[in-house]
Amino acid sequence: MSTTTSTAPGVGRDDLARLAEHWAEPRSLRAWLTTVDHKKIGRRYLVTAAFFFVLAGLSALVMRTQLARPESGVVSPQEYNQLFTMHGTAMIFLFATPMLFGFGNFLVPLMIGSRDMAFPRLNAFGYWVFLFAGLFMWASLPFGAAPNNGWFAYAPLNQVQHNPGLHMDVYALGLLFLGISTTAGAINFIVTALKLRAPGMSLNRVPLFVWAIVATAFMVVFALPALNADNAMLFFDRRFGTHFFDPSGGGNVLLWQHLFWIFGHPDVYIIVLPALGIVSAVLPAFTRRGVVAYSLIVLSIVAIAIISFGVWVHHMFATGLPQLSYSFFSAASTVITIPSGIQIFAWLATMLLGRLVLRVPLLFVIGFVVTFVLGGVTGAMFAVTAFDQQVTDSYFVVAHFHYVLIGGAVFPMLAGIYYWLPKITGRMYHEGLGRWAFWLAFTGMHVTFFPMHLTGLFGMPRRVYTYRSEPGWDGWSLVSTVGSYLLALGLLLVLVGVVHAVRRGRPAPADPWEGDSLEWSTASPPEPYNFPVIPRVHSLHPTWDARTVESTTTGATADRVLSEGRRTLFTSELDARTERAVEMPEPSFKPLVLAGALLVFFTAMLLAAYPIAVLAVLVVAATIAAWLWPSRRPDEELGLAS
Ligand code: HEM
Ligand SMILES: [Cu+2]
Repeated sequence: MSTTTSTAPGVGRDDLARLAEHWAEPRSLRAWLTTVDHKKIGRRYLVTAAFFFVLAGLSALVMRTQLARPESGVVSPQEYNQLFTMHGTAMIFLFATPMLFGFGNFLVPLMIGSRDMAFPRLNAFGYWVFLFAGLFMWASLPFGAAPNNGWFAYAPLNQVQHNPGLHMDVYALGLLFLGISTTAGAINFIVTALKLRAPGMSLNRVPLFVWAIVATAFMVVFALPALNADNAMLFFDRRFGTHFFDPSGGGNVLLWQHLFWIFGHPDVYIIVLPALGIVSAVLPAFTRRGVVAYSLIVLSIVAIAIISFGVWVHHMFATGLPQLSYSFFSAASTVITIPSGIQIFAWLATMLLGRLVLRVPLLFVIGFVVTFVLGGVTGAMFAVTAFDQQVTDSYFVVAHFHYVLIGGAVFPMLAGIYYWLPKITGRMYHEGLGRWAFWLAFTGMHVTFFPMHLTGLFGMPRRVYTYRSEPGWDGWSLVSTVGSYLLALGLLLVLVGVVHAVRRGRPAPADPWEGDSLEWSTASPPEPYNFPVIPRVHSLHPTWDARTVESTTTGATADRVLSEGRRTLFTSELDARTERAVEMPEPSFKPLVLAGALLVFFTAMLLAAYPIAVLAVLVVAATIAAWLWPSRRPDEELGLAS
């Protein structure tokens, strides 16, 4: 510990060399297939989710082209059904949620001062499952066998006697397969955020983004089983003659809807909460102050996570349930706007009190606030059941949820992409390109979706592949279509901007924005071990806090350098006191093999090749056994090195 280097003044050269050696990831195919590095896995989630976004976006463009004029024949009704179902299903399950998992994977360990996620191999496994499940679902489209019953796949239309072919089997099996990934990811986030925080990062110093991810992860753990149960029963109904949802056999159609929305409503917040977390993370750098009312925001995040489980029936106001239940769910739906409102007001106050730096990420945050608030207003209108009954299943609904999802998830994600691009790629983006992307996407969004409120009020139903010429429909439909091309152009420019940055961007410094959280104290892009010294945190804004910065540069003791192996620190859940050092796993093929065996299993189930499915189960079991076999030395949980 005598010599110092420019990157980490407190650490000796031989410490750095040892860290680099223990965490090394050579550039080889093998390393590529076996990596467990959360940064690489996070990047893969982002790229793969963006790819599925492009596919879902292209489906939307085809739909909008078909709907530009009345009675056009770009696609057949059967194709249209598959297009809107794959569009919605992919946007929700294969883009929005995994994209946020990508941000979470890349950022959570960096923000809390850890060297990886708690279960790096489970993390790699989760990514491979996501990739395979996504390909599994999209691969059905060229065969004309894609899901075709809307993203919420209502019974009884999802039953085999009404919907023969593989369509809904792809839906049920694809979502069950994907659910494995989402559940594994959620558990990993919870344990990581509870056990791997840097010493001193007590619960009241946890970044808001990490709070949002953890709240989301808890919601996933509680909400997803309802969807899984729904899909398992659906598959049994279709293949093995049960009658869970088939009234002619004593089943119940509404059971599908209840279970779907017990998952589905929280899912809206599963998408929006982490996106709101991105907003809270981006704002400090561009307002030059911490976000106002930290504790209130944390409380509102937790409140949203809990209340969102109590409002699912507002998706079922047209089903003829007892009136009294409508009143209850209508009230609960109004109440949930309060915590969302608290966050909006906190951000507005932050912007008013801070010094605004109008760069691209802040533009997208402002675009988010405007759009999301409008979506919130129409949402509050639905809580009035009489109004809901009038506009349900019309384009008014399509307008509303795109305001919420594009405003509340896509714009924050774009803010996050521009904000963290320097950290992720080590390159700065082009500001002018970014501004063009923002203005095109923002204008395009409103030109596309604002008119849908009108066509909806004029009675145009959703999910129709074409319509008769009707006053108020033709003109506004055409406007929507023009808008969707503007929006697509804006999103294309985002892609161009990212490629441009990676190819030509100027090298990014460690902290180009003077951000306040720990990721900005690492190199851009970060070394495989993230932190040469595990930082000691003294405030909510560690990178602005001289004492935290000092703790990573001077007096770096062996128990925080941990250079004797692939190690990181475990701390206590509430106040983050140092507990022990733990050895992290090496790269491994097992995650890929396990995910591959599951892909074989689900494909065999889909094609009714049951003997192959049984074989795949055996491979899955063998891989899990090999995975869990105690192979490492029992000193994995080390005392602190002295
Ligand atoms: C990128 C621009 C987008 C365009 C132009 C677009 C367009 C459309 C259109 C025209 C429909 C209605 C289809 C119909 O009812 O006939 C639709 C449905 C839908 N969209 Fe989008 N959309 C876009 C982005 C998104 C995003 C980002 C999300 C979610 C994160 C999303 C989620 C959905 C869902 C869930 C449906 C309902 C599908 C169903 O009825 O089952 N969309 N979209
Ligand atoms: Cu809802």
